[in-house]
Amino acid sequence: MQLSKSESLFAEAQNYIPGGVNSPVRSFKAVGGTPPFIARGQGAHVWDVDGNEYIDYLGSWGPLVLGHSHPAVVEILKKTAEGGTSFGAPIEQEVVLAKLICSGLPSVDSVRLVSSGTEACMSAIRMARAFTGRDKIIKFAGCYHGHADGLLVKAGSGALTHGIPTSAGVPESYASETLVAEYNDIESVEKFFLANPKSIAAIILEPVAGNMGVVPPADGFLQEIRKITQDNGTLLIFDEVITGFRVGPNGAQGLFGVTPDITTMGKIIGGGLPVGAYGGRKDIMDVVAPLGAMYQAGTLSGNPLAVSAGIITLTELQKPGTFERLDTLSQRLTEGLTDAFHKAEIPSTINRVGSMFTGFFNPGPVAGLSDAEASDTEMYGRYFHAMQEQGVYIAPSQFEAGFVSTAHTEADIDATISKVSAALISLR
Ligand code: HOZ
Repeated sequence: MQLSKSESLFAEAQNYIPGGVNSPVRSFKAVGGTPPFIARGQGAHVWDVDGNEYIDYLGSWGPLVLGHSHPAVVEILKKTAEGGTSFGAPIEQEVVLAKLICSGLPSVDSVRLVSSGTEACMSAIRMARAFTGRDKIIKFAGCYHGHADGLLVKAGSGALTHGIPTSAGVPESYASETLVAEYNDIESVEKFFLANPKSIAAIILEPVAGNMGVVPPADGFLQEIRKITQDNGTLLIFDEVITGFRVGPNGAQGLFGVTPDITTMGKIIGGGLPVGAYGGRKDIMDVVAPLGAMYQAGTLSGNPLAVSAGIITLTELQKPGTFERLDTLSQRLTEGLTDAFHKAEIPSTINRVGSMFTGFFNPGPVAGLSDAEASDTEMYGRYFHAMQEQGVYIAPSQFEAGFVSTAHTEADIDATISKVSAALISLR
């Protein structure tokens, strides 16, 4: 049988790259089959190397809020590259991006740019420990904060998808500093404060969970977390790598009106290029070298290309009506999906916050990891393939978010809803 180009490439890739991919969830291990190798993207659409076209809701896992190859992003990248791609020295654009971040997220007085969300979260934890002089941290089951040792404990995203939420290779001594609470369950947090007085440096959480599928915070949950951290001299870290400049112009902290001490960022602030950042209250940020004794550095930190793409992306997002439009389009999509699942009589729950959403094969509600894990993942796999057949590109795992971009049109959304209805027929 003649192999498709993607199948040939995937076979060849496996000879040279572990599992043929540079990030596990891309391998399709959870849903089966061969990942299409993507050749190009334009607006809300991508094409694979075999010429198949898809309406894209992966959005490179979140950064592409403006869609693929946005003309202003492409233009600034060309112009920037002509002037040099890396200097390892301060550049003017870093200041511009830092100012945009600080004005968008008022809890951030100053910000350090790094190259990935993993680096941002790893550094934020180190900074919290340096500032408080304490070692323990609390994270939540199913939240994912990158792949640093100590954060890969009951982690979401690919780690959850592949059944290794607590990774091999993480020393027991590191993992023992990480206390794992249940999302949307304040009692599970209180218990740790009682058992570990004056020892907890920080709580880190995704203010809207996006790595066990989208799980919004329950009413008052973030406020309760804010209070318990304040009462105990513990720092609150919001991981806004996904939600920052996604769920609103001021991130999840603006949407829910809760002010963290530290925020981690990535994805959108790099406009589709590798980036991360951590920022917060000035007195906390002052512990970072060269001002203070907490060390963190990076050759490509503040890289001209990533920073320029980030500036353009954040500037485009400031245009009046942008977040309203993202919200309206996303609502149109999730209402259509809800309707289609209902008509097909398939138990489902669609969680959405702004332009991030997940459809769970689960009657719901889905308010935490145990609910998300109760979803029918075998059914999700079949749905995923039926959607691919229909020309719609979604995450190859139940435990991820889908994203709407400003490049999606009403016609894309309506076409997607029809394709979902067609896909669901094949599942019954
Ligand atoms: N951790 C990412 C999803 N939340 C996956 C990134 C990728 O595979 O590209």
